[in-house]
Amino acid sequence: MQRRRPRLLLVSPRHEFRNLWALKEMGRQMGRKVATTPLALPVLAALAPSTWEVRIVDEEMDEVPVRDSFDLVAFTTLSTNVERGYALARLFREAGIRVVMGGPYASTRTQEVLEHCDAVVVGEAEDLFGDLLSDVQNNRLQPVYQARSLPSPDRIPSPRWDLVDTRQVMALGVQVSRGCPHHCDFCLVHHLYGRRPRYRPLEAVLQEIRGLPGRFLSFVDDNLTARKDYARQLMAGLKPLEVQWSALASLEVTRDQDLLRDMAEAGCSSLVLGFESLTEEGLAEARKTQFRIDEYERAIEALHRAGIHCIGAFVLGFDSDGPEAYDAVREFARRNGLSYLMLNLLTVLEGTDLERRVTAEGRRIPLPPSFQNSLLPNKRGGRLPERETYDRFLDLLDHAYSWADLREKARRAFSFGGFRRAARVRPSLATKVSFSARLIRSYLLSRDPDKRGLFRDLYHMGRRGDVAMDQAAQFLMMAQGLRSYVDRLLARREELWGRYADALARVPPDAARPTRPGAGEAS
Ligand code: B12
Repeated sequence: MQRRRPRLLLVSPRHEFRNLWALKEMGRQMGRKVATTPLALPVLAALAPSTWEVRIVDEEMDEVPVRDSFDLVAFTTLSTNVERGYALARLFREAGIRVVMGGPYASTRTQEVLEHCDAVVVGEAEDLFGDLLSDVQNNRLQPVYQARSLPSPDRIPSPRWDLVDTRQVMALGVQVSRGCPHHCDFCLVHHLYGRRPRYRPLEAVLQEIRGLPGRFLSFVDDNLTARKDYARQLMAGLKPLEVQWSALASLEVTRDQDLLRDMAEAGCSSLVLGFESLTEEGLAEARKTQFRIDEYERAIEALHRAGIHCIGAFVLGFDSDGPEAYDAVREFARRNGLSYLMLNLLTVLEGTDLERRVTAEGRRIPLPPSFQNSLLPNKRGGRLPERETYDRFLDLLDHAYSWADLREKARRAFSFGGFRRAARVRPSLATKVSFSARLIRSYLLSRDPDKRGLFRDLYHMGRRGDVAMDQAAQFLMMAQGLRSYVDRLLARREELWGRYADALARVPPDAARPTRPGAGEAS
C-alpha cells in the first residue's frame, strides 16, 4: 500500500485587537477579507520538502480546521495573537497532533511557549525547518530549534502564494532584506534579524514579483532603501511591471530626489517614515539619534511632491510625553498635510532593550501579551498616569482622523501637484463604477460637512487636473477605512479599558521577568 504524504498545517491565529494599519476596513471596502496576510506562512510552506502536503490558514480570513488530522501543526506568533495560538494548540494536542510554534513571540519567550506546544523555533526558519520536519517524520522532535547564525539571504525562498486564496487579500507581502542597523529601544528587529541587513539576490526578488498573483504589494522590509544601489536596481526592475506598492523606509531616502522619482515611477504609492517623536527627549528615550526633528517637514513635502503618500509613524507615551506631545503630533500632521498617521502607544515588547530597562526599574506592567497592541500602556512612571495616556492617545486618533483635519491635510498634500500622475494599477471599468457609486453615496450623504467638503475639494481638484481622479478615489477610500476603524475603537473605549483593568487585576506578581531572543532560556 502507498504511504500517505505527511500533512502540515500552518496557522496564523487571529489577533485579539486589530491594529489600525492592519487596514481590515480598507480591505473590506476593496471587497477582500483582509488587506494583508502574514508572509511567514507561505515562506514556511516553501521551506517544506515537496513530500509534505501543506495547508495554510490565516485565522483573520478562515476557520482553523481543528477537527482535521495533521502530522504537524505550526503556528506563527506575535504577542498579539499568541494566546489565541495557545487555545488552538490545546485542541490539536488533545487530538494527539504535534504542535510547533515560531515567530517573534516564540523567539523571545521560548520557555513559556514551550509549555503550550511540543517544539519552539527560535529565530529565522530557513536553516531549521527542513530538519524539524524530518525529525517529525522520524519521531525525534526536539523541544527547541535555534540556528547558530543568521541564514544567508539567498536561502529565503519565494513564498508559496499558490496555497493562499490571494483573491481575498488586498496586498501581498514581499521581503527583500532582513535586519536593521539601528537599535531603537522599543524595537525587536535588530535583536531578531541582526544589525547588518542581508539582501536577497535582486533577480530572485524580481522573478517572485513577476509571478505574483496580485498587482498590489507591500514590502515588509524595515528599510527598503537602506542600500541605494540595490534600491535603484530594484526600481529599474519594477518600472516595466504594473504594480503598486507601499514600503517602510528611512527618512534618508527623501534627500535623494532622483530615487524618489524612480520609486514613484516604479509604483510606490506610500512610504512609512518612522518619525517616532517630535521631542528631543522622546527621541533620546527611544535611542533614535539618526535624524533631526527639523528635517521632518522637508521629508514629508519631498514625498508629496514626488506623488508618494507619507505615512508618518509616531510613538506616544514616552516617559517625557506630557499633554503637549499629543497636541503637537496633531498640529504637526495638520500643518504638513500628513493624513496617514501610524500612531502607536509605546509598548514594552518582550526581548527588547526597553523591556530590560523598564523591568529593571520595576515599572513594567506585566499584561497578558494580547494586550500589547500599541493601544494600552504597559509601563508606569511617565509624566502622565495610565488612564490619561490612554485617553489622550484615543483622543489624538479621533482628532487627527477627524474629517475637518483630513480635509485640510488633503488640500495641502495634493497642492504640490505630485499626485497628477494616475495610480499605477488601473481598476477595471466595473470596479471603477461600483467604487465611485459607493464613495459618492457615503461621502455626499454624510451628515458631516467636512466629509462632504473633502469629497467636493478632491472632485474639483480632479476636474482642474491638480490630482488624478483615481488618486483622489484611492485617498477617499483610505480615509474612510481609517476613520471607520477609529469610530469602532472609540465606541469600545470603556469596554477596552475595563478589560485592561480586569487583566491587570489577574496578573501574577512575578510575571515581569526580562528576556532576550532565545537567550539562556532555550538551554
Ligand atoms: C509587516 C509588519 C506588520 C504588518 C502585518 C502585515 C501582516 N498581515 O503580516 C502590520 C502593519 C499590520 C503590523 C502590525 C503590527 N505589528 Co508588525 N511588523 C511587520 C514587520 C515589519 C514585517 C513582518 C514580516 O512579514 N516579516 C517577514 C516574515 C517572513 O518574517 P517572520 O514573520 O519573522 O518569519 C520568519 C521567522 O520569524 C520564522 N517564523 C515565523 N513564524 C514561524 C512559525 C514557525 C512554526 C517556524 C518554524 C518559524 C517561524 O520563520 C520565518 C522565516 O525565517 C515586522 C518586523 C520585521 N522585520 O519582521 C513587524 C513586527 C512583526 N510587528 C510588530 C508589532 C508589535 C506589531 C503590532 C502589535 C503593532 C505595531 N506597532 O506594529 C501590530 C500587531 C498586529 C495586529 N494586531 O494587527 C513586532 C512584533 C513583536 C511581537 N513580540 O509581537 C515586529 C517584530 C516589529 C517590532 N516592533 O519589533 N505589522
